[in-house]
Amino acid sequence: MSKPLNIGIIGGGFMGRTHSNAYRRVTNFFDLEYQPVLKAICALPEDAARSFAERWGFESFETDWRKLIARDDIDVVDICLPNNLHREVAIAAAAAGKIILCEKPLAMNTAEGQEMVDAVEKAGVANLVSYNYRRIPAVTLARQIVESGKLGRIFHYRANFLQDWTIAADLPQGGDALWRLDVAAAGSGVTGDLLAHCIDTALWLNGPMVDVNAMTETFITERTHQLTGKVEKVGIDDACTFFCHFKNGSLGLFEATRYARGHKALYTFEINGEHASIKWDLHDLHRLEFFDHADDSQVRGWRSIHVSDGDHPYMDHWWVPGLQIGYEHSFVHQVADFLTGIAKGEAVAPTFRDALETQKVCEAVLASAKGHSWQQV
Ligand code: SOE
Repeated sequence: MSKPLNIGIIGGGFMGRTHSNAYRRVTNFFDLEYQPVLKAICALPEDAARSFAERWGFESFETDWRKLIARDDIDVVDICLPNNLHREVAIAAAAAGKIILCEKPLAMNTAEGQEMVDAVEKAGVANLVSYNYRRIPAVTLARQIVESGKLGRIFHYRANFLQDWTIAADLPQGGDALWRLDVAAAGSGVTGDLLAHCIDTALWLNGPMVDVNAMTETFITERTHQLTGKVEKVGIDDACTFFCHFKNGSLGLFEATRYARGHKALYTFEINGEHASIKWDLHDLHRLEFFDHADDSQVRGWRSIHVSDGDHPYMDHWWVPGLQIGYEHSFVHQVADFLTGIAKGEAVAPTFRDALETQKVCEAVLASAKGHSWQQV
């Protein structure tokens, strides 16, 4: 018989939905000691909170996140808020002894992130940051292949995250959904929003970075702010490109933009090693491409592995071999792993401390672009 674990989600936007969906589905597919119970959603305005609670099956709703954290019947505080609210909410939740799942990036900057790490570690509460792409089976398989040593010495790590949804100059900034364009809410543009994903995966697959050299650009410099109704300066980076040295001696090349017409969410990475290479593409997320130089030269070539067999990561929990899963399942896996870690009393990566490393890279990237200089991470 599984034990109830009461969930309180703060934030009823896109991420609030992905997390709610994950808690609802996880025990249909994974045997867990804990059964998540959707206790409370916190959102604004009240109508939105009420209808979110009804649609997703929450027992109750709140409009003040402090009230949700103060409730004795909440075990897990799940933060799905704009970046500028992560710090305050996470520190309050840690002080209240709650387990915390926080959306990425961890914080607005490294100093804030460090405070959050200190808070959860002092409180001794389980904590996880939602870098969900790690838990797409093909990406987890990439990690297993790297760990097996099949690639040999690594020479290159290359990643892109390309979108095109902010090209229109009349798109406002700020407020619901568009807070990502408002530097006061987001901290940065594509660096914290998109490159943070690429960096998290890269640190996981290829180890720490030593130094970075970056350039950023803001293509649309003024936008109407949804909350004030005024035309305001845009403070975010619309595009960012950087290169880096990894500690293992390999070279890294990264690009993120919201101005790549035709690309909606093209997250790709490629690793080139001495013996073999791998590459992955979010638009074809169930496939991992693998090239092995040790293959017989007559049949040597890129293999496209359909990561849907029972012995592929996570796949034995889903349908029958050959039938694929998608984006939402990465969040189900995240919750399954987190609840398993909580039951065992073990940390699950990326913890706040792990995610602080990504934050440090983002900060070095932004400093490098600003100062036109190499920056140590
Ligand atoms: C932005 O468009 C966004 O939704 C990011 O905020 C997510 O983290 C990314 O996974 C998809 O793109």
